[in-house]
Amino acid sequence: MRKLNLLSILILVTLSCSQPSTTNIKTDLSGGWTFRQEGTKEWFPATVPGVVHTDLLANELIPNPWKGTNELDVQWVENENWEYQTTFNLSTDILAKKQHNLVFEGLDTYADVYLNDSLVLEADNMFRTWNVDVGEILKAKRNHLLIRFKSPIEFNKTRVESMGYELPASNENAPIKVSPYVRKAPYHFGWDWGPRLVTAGIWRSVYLQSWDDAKMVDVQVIQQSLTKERAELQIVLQITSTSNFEVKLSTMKKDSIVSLVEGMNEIDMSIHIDNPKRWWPNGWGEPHLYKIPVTMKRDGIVIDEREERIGLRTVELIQDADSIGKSFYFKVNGEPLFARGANYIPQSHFLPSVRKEDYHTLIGAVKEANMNMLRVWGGGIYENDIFYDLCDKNGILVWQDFMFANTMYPGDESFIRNVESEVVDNVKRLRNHPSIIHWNGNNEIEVAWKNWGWQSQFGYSKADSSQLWKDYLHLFHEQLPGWLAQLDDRSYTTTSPLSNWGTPANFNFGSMHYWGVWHGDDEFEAYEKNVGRFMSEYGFQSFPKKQTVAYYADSSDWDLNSDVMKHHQKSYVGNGLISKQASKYFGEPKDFNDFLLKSQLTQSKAMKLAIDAHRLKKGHCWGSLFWQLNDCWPGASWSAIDVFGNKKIFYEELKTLFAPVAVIPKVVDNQIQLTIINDTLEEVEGVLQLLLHSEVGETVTEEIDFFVPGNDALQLSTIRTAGLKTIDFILIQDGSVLFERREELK
Ligand code: BMA
Repeated sequence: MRKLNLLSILILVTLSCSQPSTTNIKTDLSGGWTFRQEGTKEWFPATVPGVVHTDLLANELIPNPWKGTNELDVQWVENENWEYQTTFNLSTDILAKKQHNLVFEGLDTYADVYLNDSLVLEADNMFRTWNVDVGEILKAKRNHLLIRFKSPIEFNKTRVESMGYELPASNENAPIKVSPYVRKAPYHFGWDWGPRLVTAGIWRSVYLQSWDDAKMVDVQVIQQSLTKERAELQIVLQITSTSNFEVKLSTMKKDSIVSLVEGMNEIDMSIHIDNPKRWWPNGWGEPHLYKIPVTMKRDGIVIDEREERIGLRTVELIQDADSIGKSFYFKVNGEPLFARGANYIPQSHFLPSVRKEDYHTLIGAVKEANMNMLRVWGGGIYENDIFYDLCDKNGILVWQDFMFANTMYPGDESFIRNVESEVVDNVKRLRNHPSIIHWNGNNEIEVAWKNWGWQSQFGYSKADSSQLWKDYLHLFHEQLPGWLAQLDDRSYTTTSPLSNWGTPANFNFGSMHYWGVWHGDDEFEAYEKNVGRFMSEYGFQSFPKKQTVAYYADSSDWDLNSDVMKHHQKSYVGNGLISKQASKYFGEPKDFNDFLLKSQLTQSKAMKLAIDAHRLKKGHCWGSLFWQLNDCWPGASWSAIDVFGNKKIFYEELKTLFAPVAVIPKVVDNQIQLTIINDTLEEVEGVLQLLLHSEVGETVTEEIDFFVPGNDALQLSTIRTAGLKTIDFILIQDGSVLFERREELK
């Protein structure tokens, strides 16, 4: 039996070897890495993909930066250079290939790459994919790959010091602020919900790509038209070829014979899909995906193949002047969509530590909470493919920022060219995802420049001010939309928000970050008045649950005034505001645990008021994206889910608050106004059951018939609250419960 098995395996191997395979081969190079601090002798084992902090931690060379106040003790890491090395062998088969590219999907950030002692790459942008032709340098045995990561602080020091002024970057609490000059995740330099840990390392996959004749380097699927009967698609292929020859390209049962020429070739193919199924956002139907396989054959042998997954939908951003100002909403498949969702930040400070299952769990939780949109915020990263794949599959729309946040940026030519390459890399990588519906230039730079007093705070001269603003306009108003126009047809806005929350009239146009509650110390009721056309940020902080706090603070530090608890609160407004509002609404906490719990109840209370207010103004307002979905380390923050995946009380409420069909009660004096919001595209009809529980423990049931057309709202009669303690609202359609919500009255 054993012999037989071996025999059949041998036959299989021989058979497959006898086929002259010219398919391109990917050799994973993530194994065998070691690292050391430059200038020291000893090499230590390293994990790739990874970053220096997690390698140092795994080798017990630094304490855990997420615990206690250890973050402060590991700041030295950012000032050092780090070396990573590995060796690898190649089979004769691979070595015999005509072309070899060394590919880094991400290097963080200033990295000199040496292969067999030759400098093959000087990387300077964490967001780029690096592709280097190394055919001349490779050998069969003991190829030596060495990467020297240079400190971003040291690298930029001289330049920053010679500028004569400081760029704002108020997230950076450091003597020299380098972050605006470095194309690296801004939050790595500190934010008001995360530590400053300036990482370095091979943060995404590294591999060798070897091939003979030709390789597809990009496949873009453009939806040219979409009707009920037919979808017309154009497939644009970029193929690099080593010589002139003919290939057969096949996709969706359509073949074409194409003559490739040496170098880069661009080839167009047209296909169509009859009776296409559309891709629908969560709550509107199935997010149907089509697989578009593309195969390239030479003399009957497959030399390369790709498969794209696409979704057929139309999407538009509507910014029309109206009687009060200017709208801001998305139409998906022709219908105006109320965006229910959140702002997303990277799931860890140490990016490679985020596992596939973490993405699955988080996007699963987003769908479960009835969200239909996430904004990938501009102080983090362009996310990994898996993030967008999951959004595609789950009908979660993505508003994608470019990675610029809360500071002015340099405007010199080399900076601009670097950003251009980053934009091209990322837009090409992401543009086939149906989930992505919008590009946005940056986070808050325009409102900050116009309203936050940076000019006087940083003492800019008139000339400097005008240069900084000119540079801003050049990058976000001219260059970015210009590059995008060549790459993609989605909508683009320069910045979020487009309107500032200071003045009532500003709530009549554009996207809005409403921070009156929190940064402005407004009372929670202010959420009801301050509703803009599209709320792309608003939020209130809370603490994570006890087990997360226990991860970073010993029980002796369980006091808001302990150094550790203060250290894990990064907002300047601090713990005082949470304590103030928690005591106001839920009374003085009995002890530390009770405080943690009350902080979450308080956040939940605030967010409920905000979300209800936004939804009740549907038509004026078309989006409610709270700040912030998740965390990058354990600490106090605005998140709904902590860094370990623990859900806060606020998260548990979201499913009801964001329910596509919902009863929203609004208490005005001694009455409750009832509104049924229907965000679905179907009409809903049935009975609203009210269970009115009195203060003395009696329950009266009332029933109201309702009918709400698709994507509409219905105002019902008001209820008097006198003598009532609690009300249950239950929507029943065709005998089954569509929605339930309990309202506690004071
Ligand atoms: C907004 C965000 C973040 C910040 C949050 C809370 O400004 O864009 O910059 O973390 O508010 O202050």
